[in-house]
Amino acid sequence: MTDRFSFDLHATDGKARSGVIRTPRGEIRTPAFMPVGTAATVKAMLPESVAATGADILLGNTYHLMLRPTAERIAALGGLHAFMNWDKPILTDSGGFQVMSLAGLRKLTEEGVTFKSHIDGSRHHLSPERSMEIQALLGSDIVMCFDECPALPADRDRIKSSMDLSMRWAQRSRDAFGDRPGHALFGIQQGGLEQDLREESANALRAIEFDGYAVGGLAVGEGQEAMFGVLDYAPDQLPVDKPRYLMGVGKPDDIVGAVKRGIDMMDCVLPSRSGRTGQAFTRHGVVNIKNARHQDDPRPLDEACTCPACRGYSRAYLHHVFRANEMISGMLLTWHNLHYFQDIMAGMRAAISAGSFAAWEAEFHRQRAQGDI
Ligand code: PRF
Ligand code: ZN
Repeated sequence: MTDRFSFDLHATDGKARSGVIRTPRGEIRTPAFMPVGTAATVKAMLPESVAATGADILLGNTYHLMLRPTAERIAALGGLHAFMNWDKPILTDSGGFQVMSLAGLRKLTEEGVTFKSHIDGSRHHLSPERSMEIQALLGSDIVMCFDECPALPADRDRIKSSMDLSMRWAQRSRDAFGDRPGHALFGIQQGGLEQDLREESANALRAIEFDGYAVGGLAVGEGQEAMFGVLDYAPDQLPVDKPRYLMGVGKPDDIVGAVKRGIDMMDCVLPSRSGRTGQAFTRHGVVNIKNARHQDDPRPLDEACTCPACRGYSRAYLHHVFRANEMISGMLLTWHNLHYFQDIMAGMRAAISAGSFAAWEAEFHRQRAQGDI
């Protein structure tokens, strides 16, 4: 165990990288997928079950936790790790992105953003300084800068002025974060789909110096082709010796394409959220368990999967409990989905180390093209 935050690259294969992030709360094997635990829980999962899927780190949210139960309450109860009974690393998002997508009535100024809670309409304020304070109260291991993520499509002037604001906020985040050994602060690159603005943003962040760098502002409606277009150059604009985190991505094929282009970390609600709506991700693509074709099927969701849902239950059972609205439905499908996402990450890490990423990727796409039979 270490008392510092560090990142070591172990292997590269093309642009794909594998390595390990060390924190006082444990190691994060990269490429890493972070399950989302927005409200101090990965919905439908016990923390030990999340760990059993292979997750080394969770994502938590400043926005949700500041509103309910409040950061001060969590701090008084010993911090987020103790509060939710998860002792491995936690990365927290800074709140700005969630304010823009969830909060009512917002007012954005140079200073920060004032908004109405989506829960009870009460008024709140976030700024770089307040976001750093909240993330410190939570005890987050990896703190994200406070930024603004414009919705796409947006014109270039809007993208440019938003990116400039985010870079001023990045400096204020750095100043407010201070010196906290063992805790990391990540900058967030913005700049939409414009290569020169992405470059400007990367240079501004590199000058400030962060422990890791996120690619923000993607997966906001631009489509996979446009996202990969940016990922063809954006990771190369960031320091080679620091972790690179693609925020809010994605579907399995997005994740594989991002790792291929040099991304080390990702998070997404997809595996947990779709588990609760009856969608399972498998090697052969998406399976909709509510579909009547499963009602007499004695086979597991995925013959090759070693998760509890696939070892102990048939498709017919999973179909039945979904239709009957039983809680175990969301529990089993979420477990399977998280396990599958972690299987993909483990497969990529092994392939990168072995120098066989291209072959691994070809097999990944071949199995998906086969479809669910
Ligand atoms: N900024 C922050 N959080 C985010 C994003 C961002 O750009 C995204 C974009 N996909 C997801 N979450 N702070
Ligand atoms: Zn499974």
